[in-house]
Amino acid sequence: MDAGDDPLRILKDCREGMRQVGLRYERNEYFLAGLIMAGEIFREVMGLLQPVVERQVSGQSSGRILLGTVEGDIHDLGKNIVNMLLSCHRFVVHDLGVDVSPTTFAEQAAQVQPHLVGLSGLLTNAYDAMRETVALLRARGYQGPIIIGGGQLSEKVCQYVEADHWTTDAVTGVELCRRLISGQMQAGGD
Ligand code: B12
Repeated sequence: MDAGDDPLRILKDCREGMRQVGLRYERNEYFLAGLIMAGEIFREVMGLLQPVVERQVSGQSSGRILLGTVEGDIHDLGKNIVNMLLSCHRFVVHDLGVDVSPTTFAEQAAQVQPHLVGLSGLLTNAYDAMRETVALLRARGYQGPIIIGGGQLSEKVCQYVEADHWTTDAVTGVELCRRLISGQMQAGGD
């Protein structure tokens, strides 16, 4: 950071580090403690980068976004990055935290009336929770876009979950949110 590196590039490098830790855990070269340690380091890095990113990024677009990690999943580092970047772009983010049930998402959507809902999830097991959350949101009348995000996602998962969009990257995700919400606002939403 002192050398003036782009904070988003630093985040990208750290994410690659996390990917490597995950692979080593998968190969039984690291224990769970390694995952936890990597998570803690990442959190510290984010704490340092956040003020710098907040100073650098700005934007005109705004809107309400409901965000959370789906039921059964407690991974939140990626979600927190998305939250940070969205806030920098002047979105009002209602972050419901981790392990959020479909019912809580649906209740909060009714209350907050978001322009967009973002679901985060990294576990394969989370895909069913995502699917249930999307189904309940739709059943309770939420008609806006639903984006799912997480490192292991794919088009196939998106189709299974019946979400509108998917991403494995926060910067792309935030661009997508900007586009989708400004479209809604131009169409006359509040
Ligand atoms: C750190 C970590 C942990 C930490 C989490 C700390 C925390 N507070 O989040 C701890 C140690 C707690 C943990 C626990 C577990 N973990 Co873990 N973990 C990881 C690891 C190494 C990194 C994840 C991470 O934070 N990546 C960095 C972030 C920045 O990337 P990201 O989450 O993908 O987010 C980016 C994008 O996806 C996107 N994004 C994310 N969400 C959203 C949402 C929206 C709306 C948008 C637009 C974008 C977006 O933006 C982010 C920035 O670009 C991964 C390996 C990996 N390579 O992913 C395993 C991994 C996800 N974990 C795994 C497992 C198995 C577990 C445990 C079940 C282990 C256990 N036996 O207990 C538990 C799960 C407990 C639970 N119920 O959730 C597996 C999952 C396998 C699977 N297919 O299901 C992985 C893949 C490791 C592996 N290779 O086996 N884990």
